Amino acid sequence: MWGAATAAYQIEGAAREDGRTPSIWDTFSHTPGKVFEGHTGDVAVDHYHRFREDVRLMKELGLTAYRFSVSWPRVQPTGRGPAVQKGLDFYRALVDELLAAGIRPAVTLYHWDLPQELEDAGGWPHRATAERFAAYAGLVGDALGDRVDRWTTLNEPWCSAFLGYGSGVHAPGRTDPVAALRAAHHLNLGHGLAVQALRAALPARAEVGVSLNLHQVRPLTGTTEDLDAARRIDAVGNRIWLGPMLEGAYPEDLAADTARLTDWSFVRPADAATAQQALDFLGVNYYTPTLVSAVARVGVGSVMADGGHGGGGHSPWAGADDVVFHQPPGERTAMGWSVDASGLYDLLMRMTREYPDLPLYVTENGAAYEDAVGPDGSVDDPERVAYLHRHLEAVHRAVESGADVRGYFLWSLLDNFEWSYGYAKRFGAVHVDYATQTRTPKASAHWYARLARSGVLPDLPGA
Ligand code: IFM
Repeated sequence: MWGAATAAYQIEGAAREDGRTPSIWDTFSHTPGKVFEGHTGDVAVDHYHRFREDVRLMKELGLTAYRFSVSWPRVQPTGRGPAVQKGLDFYRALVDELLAAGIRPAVTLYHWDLPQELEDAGGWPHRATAERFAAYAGLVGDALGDRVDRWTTLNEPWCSAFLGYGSGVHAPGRTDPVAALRAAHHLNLGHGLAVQALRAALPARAEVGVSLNLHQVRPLTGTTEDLDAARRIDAVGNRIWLGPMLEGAYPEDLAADTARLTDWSFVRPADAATAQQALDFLGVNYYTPTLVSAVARVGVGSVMADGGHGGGGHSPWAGADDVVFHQPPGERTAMGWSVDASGLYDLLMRMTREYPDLPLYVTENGAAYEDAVGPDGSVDDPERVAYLHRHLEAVHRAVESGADVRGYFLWSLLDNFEWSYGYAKRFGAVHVDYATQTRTPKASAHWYARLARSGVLPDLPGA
């Protein structure tokens, strides 16, 4: 499956149309100082009105699958009660257009845009939000289940919990490590409840999974202290999701690492069993590895503030906020993230070893670069082509080594609203001129189209 991925708030725009109400990202982006130069998703790339053009573009690019997220406040504005038909109609029309173009839709239910009303009632740190999420999942499952076969509950819950409630660089912008841990638990619970609701609403052929931004954590040295720093980040970055969702329990070391913050009494006895639902696949989102040490050391790559997640001054790493994050020397993207495809290979192989029966999808992978339209109107992005080439080679190697990878979704189809960076970072295979909304496929899009059509990795230009 050769796909591309997007998310509702990053592309749709139409923020106040057809009954949609504000999400936490509307509130956050409209709060001065939260997003680069005050950018918001009010208009974004106007996909809400231009989705037919965008699907035509996907077809021209040979995509066989498209992963998008549903905006909760567009479908269920208050986060409670019945669905708004106009909101559902938009997604029905999008799915119909995709199917007519021979592109398989993959739906993500939650890509960070919690209805503001639910945040006002306590947000993810509050247990009822998990129950609300399951009810919303059922509504969307009922509406689209006849035509969508692939579903993910949450996208990157680590970001929702720890950037949203810990470091505060994402909406809703809270900076409370205990709230972040509570949010993480209710996201796990919400995932389990949503899987149950989806199973009740969907035909048996539907596949249900979750997309995690797993951290490929590497210790800077082999010292006991650095190995322990890597273990702690693995616990609060990865196993905090993998444990409950796939094994039915939180890792014991996580409880010990966070004991000075909380006794985890917000976890009820039956929650672990609820969070652990049989899944049809695990979605892996990967961009860059994570290099850590126990203490700062001079001369081994620069130290990154806040674990490379934003510069907000607060750590997102509840219980592990003393760990030092390093920028490895070498090539970086416009996000400052180091380019290292071996991290994707290692991650896919780890998941294969630990969960051998669980099929995998790469549900996000890609890079931001400073792309510009050339005098002839084309956009040449050789760094992105090289990035994708190396990462797809890594996926291929993993498949050859036994990983059951069923599909790859490039992030992202279009340049879009990159959260707290606003429109300053371009991840798209298709360039968007934000003043005119003109779409121009970049060289990487043409390169990816050749791959999607042939199934063969094209040579790198100039190689
Ligand atoms: O743009 C984001 C996306 O919303 C979630 N995963 C990472 C991408 C790049 O930062």
